[in-house]
Amino acid sequence: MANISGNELVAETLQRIGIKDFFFIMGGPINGVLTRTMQKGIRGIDVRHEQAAAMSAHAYARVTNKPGLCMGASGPGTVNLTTGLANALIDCSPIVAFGGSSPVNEYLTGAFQEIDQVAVMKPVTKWAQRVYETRRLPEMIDLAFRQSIAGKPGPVYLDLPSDVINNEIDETLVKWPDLTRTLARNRPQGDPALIQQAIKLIEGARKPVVLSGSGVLWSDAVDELRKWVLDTGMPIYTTPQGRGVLPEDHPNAFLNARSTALKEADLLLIVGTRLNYVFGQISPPRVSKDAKVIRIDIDPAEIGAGSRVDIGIVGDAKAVMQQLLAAAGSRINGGAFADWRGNLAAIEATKRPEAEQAMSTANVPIHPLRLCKEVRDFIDRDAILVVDGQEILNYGRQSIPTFNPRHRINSGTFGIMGVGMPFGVGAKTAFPEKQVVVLHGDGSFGLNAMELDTAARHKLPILVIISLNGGWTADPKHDKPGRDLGYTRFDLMAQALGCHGEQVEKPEDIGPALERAKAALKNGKPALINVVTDFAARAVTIRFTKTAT
Ligand SMILES: Cc1ncc(C[n+]2csc(CCOP(=O)(O)OP(=O)(O)O)c2C)c(N)n1
Ligand SMILES: [Mg+2]
Repeated sequence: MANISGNELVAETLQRIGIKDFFFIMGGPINGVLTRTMQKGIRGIDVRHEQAAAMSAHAYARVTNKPGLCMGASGPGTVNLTTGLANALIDCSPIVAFGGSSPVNEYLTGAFQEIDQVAVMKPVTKWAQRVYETRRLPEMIDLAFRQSIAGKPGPVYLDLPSDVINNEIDETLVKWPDLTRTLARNRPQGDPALIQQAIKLIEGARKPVVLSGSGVLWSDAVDELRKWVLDTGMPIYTTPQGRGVLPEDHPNAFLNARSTALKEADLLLIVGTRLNYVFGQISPPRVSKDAKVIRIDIDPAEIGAGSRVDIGIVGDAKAVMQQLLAAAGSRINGGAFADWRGNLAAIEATKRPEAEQAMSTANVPIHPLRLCKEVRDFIDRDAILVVDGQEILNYGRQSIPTFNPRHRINSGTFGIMGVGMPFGVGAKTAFPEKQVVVLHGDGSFGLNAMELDTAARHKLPILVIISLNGGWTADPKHDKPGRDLGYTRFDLMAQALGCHGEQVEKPEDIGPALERAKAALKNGKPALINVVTDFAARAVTIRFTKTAT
């Protein structure tokens, strides 16, 4: 009878589940797992900080709609994953994280790098467990992946003690689950009676609006939701992470009328999104207190959030949208809300040229909105755009449209800085043939700047554009503590790491610099354009916290 090692069991399990890529930093006791996994043809991207490994796995999940995988060495290596996992928890994104750990048979002896890693991981994941027996590795890995996508997705952690993975056991003792089912989705349907009630309520509305979020992307419900919006003529607004359900240049996308649409709506159909600060908890004055609320969510606990729900449908967004489409038939047609769309179209028609004008200033230092215009006009229609920072994030959100689902990722609900570079690495790993562009604040770039090295070493030609406003956020009054960082020559740093790098100070020079960067990208080199922007330019947004940075 042949023996098999725990390391081999991990690698084989990952291969059978269909994993193609993962993100990691090497170290004991995880090296055996790393070697075996990469020997199976699974691509390992070694990054420069474990935080970035988790963040890259997060982006990988968001663009592929499959769980992302990351791994860390014992002790500090694994603890470094936590910020990325916490972000995925708040962003409800599926990541599976493996941490090598000190041997079970040395627990509490002060073993090398010993710390209770499962306890560290519990509050930053939806599920965290340890494997105690080598023969159960496939079963536990299968469970970890299933947990990450079960219901509302999220990060999970699996602790791999060194003796458990380095042991060799008799092959016949291994418990093998059906790994062809690991990533299968279940689609719970909504209560048919509630579907009928929802249709009736929508029929009676005059100014209905759809609000949607990432749940629509995770449940692969974009086609259904798009059909719904086009068939019924209901305007749609998404969360910043859930963009691209309708291409944002579609005549029914009234982006510039968002606040009016929310304020005047008499009915909200809320699909696959939590009611947190992003939609102001749909409280007045952002949303009328008289608006009817229909919610579709996979999470029963979410349905009554804020106690504002008239009809709460628990179910998978794709399944429930199919039910709604079938039930609506021709009962709700595009003509019913023509006046409502007309109002929003009129606002759009006035505001869009104003927005365009604000983006066209020729000021020096360059206004961040002008930078956004240059980026918008340069990138491919199906580019994956990552934005990280504060001012540049707000300006970018307002001015650069998204045309496809899963093509826009940013700091998200957690408001986390530092995701830009690792998100770019994760997205490019998943889709090497796509243009991947990272629009970065200079402060947030610093947090994971060495991921430029990861991109260079792994020939992941991403385009990084920095809004170099000399520090953290805008500071028109020069009164923010620790705000100034100076005007760092990140372009020279990029060159030192083997990337293409340029600095730009005049608006008319941005376009040509981007074209030169494109040529470098074609040769497999990442490129960085360091654009000096106005430190005083402060984006105007809806106030969502009393303690804005
Ligand atoms: C990890 C983390 N640290 C600190 C903060 C607080 N914070 C919020 S916005 C911001 C400034 C971002 O500045 P920058 O990346 O330069 O973009 P800019 O606003 O200047 O365009 C900071 C420090 C945060 N949100 N996340
Ligand atoms: Mg800045």
